[in-house]
Amino acid sequence: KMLHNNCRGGIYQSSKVQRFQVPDDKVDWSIDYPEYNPPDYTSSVVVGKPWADLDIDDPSFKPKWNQIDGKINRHCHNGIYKFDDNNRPINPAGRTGIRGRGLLGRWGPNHAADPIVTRWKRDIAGNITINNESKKQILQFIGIKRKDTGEWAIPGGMVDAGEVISLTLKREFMEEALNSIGKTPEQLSIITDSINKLFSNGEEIYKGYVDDPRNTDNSWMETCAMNFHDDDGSLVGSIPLEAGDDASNVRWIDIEQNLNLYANHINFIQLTVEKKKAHW
Ligand code: RP5
Ligand code: MG
Ligand code: MG
Repeated sequence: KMLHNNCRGGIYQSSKVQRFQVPDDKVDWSIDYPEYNPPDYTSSVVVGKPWADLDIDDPSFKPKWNQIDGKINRHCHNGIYKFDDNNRPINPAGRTGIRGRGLLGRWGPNHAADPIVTRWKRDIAGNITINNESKKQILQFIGIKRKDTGEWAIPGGMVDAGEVISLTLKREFMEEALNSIGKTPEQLSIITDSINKLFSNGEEIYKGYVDDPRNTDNSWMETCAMNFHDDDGSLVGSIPLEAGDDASNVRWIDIEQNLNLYANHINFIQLTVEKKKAHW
């Protein structure tokens, strides 16, 4: 059974709202919990935004739950989600101690995409580096430092309405790891070929619920994580990293099991390591 950890207890991000503390054995909705009385919170950042839903009680809000609703994907990768007594979708990974949408735009699933761009770690001479203990090759991925929490993360982002995932993956990578928004079309045209080549050959790593700190009882993150591996390092070597948009920093990170990453991104990194049989 899929249960979460990062969206329980503490103060909700960018707010003064305290989550109702849910003990481990009460996270699952199927466990009776009559004392459960979480605050209802939707950030003012979300209200009225074109990328966000209307209020759940707004008479003109007529979502088609658990399916593709026009340009919005309201389908959950992990199965059919259910509803509470107020007809709000409920988080498939259990109680979070807060109702409403918090910082998330959509009721129910909020779909994102995570591009995991990797290469083998090499020494100055260009030889692939091996870890002394595991005797395995060391994988590196391009990580960004998130402006909101200050944590290192995969440079992922939300799927725009009507956007295909393959475009989200490339767009978010370019915005956060290459600062495409701050570049001229001329500057961008130089890297377009390598980027297109790199993103033409991806491997699916994970699809489903994300243990994201912004999740609430009624809104949650889901992602599609894809690995884009540059085996001989020739493509990514020519791409100049520059943090942009929601990122304050960007760098190649040596992968190992003790990395501290945002949400449960370490799980997606581990799955990539297993596929590549790299050092962990
Ligand atoms: C995480 O939030 C996803 O895995 C993705 O990395 C990210 C998307 O949200 P923003 O980066 O747009 O805030 O749940
Ligand atoms: Mg972004
Ligand atoms: Mg992002």
